[in-house]
Amino acid sequence: MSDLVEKITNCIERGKINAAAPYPADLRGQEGADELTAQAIQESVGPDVILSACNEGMRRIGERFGRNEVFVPELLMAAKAMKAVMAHLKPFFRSGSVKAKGRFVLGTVAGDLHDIGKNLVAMVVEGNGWEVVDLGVDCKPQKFVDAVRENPRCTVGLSALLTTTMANMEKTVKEIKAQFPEVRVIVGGAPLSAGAAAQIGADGYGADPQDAVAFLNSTN
Ligand code: B1M
Repeated sequence: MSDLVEKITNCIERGKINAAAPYPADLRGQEGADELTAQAIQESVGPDVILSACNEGMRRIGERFGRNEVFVPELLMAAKAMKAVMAHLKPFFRSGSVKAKGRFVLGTVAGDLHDIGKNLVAMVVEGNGWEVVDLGVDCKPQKFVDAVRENPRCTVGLSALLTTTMANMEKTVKEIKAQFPEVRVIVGGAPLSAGAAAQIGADGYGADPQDAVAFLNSTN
């Protein structure tokens, strides 16, 4: 089993989507993230274990990117491989026909195109009985404000992966709070911390999707 999990990590790091994918050339014809995840699920490997394997792959490729050993195209292939895995994991996070507990407006802030973490948060929050209004990536403050207006009594979640877009996150929190002081906002993403979240005026900080669920459950 650990061999299978390591292979999934490797597929994420190398951006190997599936057996049909021609990239990377040295893995041509071999099984990719898609087939290996299907196999792992069949062998009862838990979704959390599979997710951790993916995060490790992302960590490794991110480190190599930081050392200028790989570039944006390689990151993009890693992201595609991870999306192939997430398609398999989605059913595990779905809770079926439970009545929604409330609405969670979620998006990645302006200037930021990273959406894998946000999509994971969406899946887990949805799986815990909340209706998610996903605004996508590169969302300007006004987009959040409009969404709050259209979804009264919602809670808002902001994601950011770049240190440079944390400034936009702060603007977004301030804009939402200026118009809807009662709306609760949680922020998350790699460059954030509980301290940074408090500093930009957010009500909560999520290091992972479970924190977002705990925040939602505690405030409603
Ligand atoms: Co980019 N990128 N990237 N990238 N990328 C990072 C973030 C980076 C750390 C890589 C590095 O240098 N080592 C670096 C940021 C440095 C910094 O700001 N400190 C970086 C950079 C520099 C860039 C570009 C500027 C590169 C360039 O163009 N020269 C560029 C920026 C584009 C833009 O956004 N404007 C860029 C582009 C990209 C791609 C598009 C190629 C691709 C993203 C594809 C996509 O998302 N669809 C990409 C990728 C894949 C990465 C890495 C490798 C992986 C990110 C990821 O998906 N992680 C990343 C390196 C790394 O993280 N190690 C890197 C897995 C994901 C599950 O984790 O998103 O952290 P994460 O989400 C977690 C938690 O943070 C939390 O829960 C999730 C699950 O546990 N969480 C929340 C997230 N949001 C939350 C919200 C919550 C609660 C919890 O409540 C609301």
